[in-house]
Amino acid sequence: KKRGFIFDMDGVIVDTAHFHFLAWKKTAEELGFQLTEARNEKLKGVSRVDSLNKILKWAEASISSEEFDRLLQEKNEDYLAYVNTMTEKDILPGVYNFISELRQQNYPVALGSASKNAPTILKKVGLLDMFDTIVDGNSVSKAKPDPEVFLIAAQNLKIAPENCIVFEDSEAGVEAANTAGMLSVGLGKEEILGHADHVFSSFEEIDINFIEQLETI
Ligand code: B16
Ligand code: MG
Repeated sequence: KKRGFIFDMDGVIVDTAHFHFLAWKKTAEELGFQLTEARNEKLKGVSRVDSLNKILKWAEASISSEEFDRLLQEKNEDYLAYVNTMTEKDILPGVYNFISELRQQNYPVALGSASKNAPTILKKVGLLDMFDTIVDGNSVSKAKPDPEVFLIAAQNLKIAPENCIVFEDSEAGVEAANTAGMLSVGLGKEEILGHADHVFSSFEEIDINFIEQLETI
């Protein structure tokens, strides 16, 4: 069977998850709320607007729509200031080799990210040309855990969803992959990503033969 590979970006390809955390932490402080790393897990993979809505709920704050837009803009500016320091050194360990190997074996490869900043970030780290299709926050209308982003990626790759393998670092993203009927591979902690079909702590741990061995595909 022909398989397709779909990669989440933040927290899978690059460690921008920490930059998102720092920027949201500042937003939360402005709302009188301390954002913890544990709470931040709930923001991973979640769109910018949905993230702010969650923070407002936790902070039990209500603000005008102008203030909402201002906070979103400020968060993104703070975030982009961190992104601006990125180079190819910020690609997470093992990712480059793993994707290169897939490409050498002619597997189709997609990006499936909630981020509107995906093209900027991929360009910064020199990975823009590594994907056959890029589906990101600019091209989807429903945010993870909705499966839309992964279903569009599969469609663009011309691979049936059940033959796609998704790499994700977030609870919401693993849920989206599962709902899409794809095989989910979590990158991170078992406690957080226990609902994924497989969990690894990094790409360095994934042998390319693992892909060959997946009998579900
Ligand atoms: P932006 P992913 C997601 O990217 C992040 O995990 C999430 O924290 C962020 O809020 C979302 O992108 C939107 O990002 O503000 O850059 O549009 O993990 O789906 O690649
Ligand atoms: Mg992610």
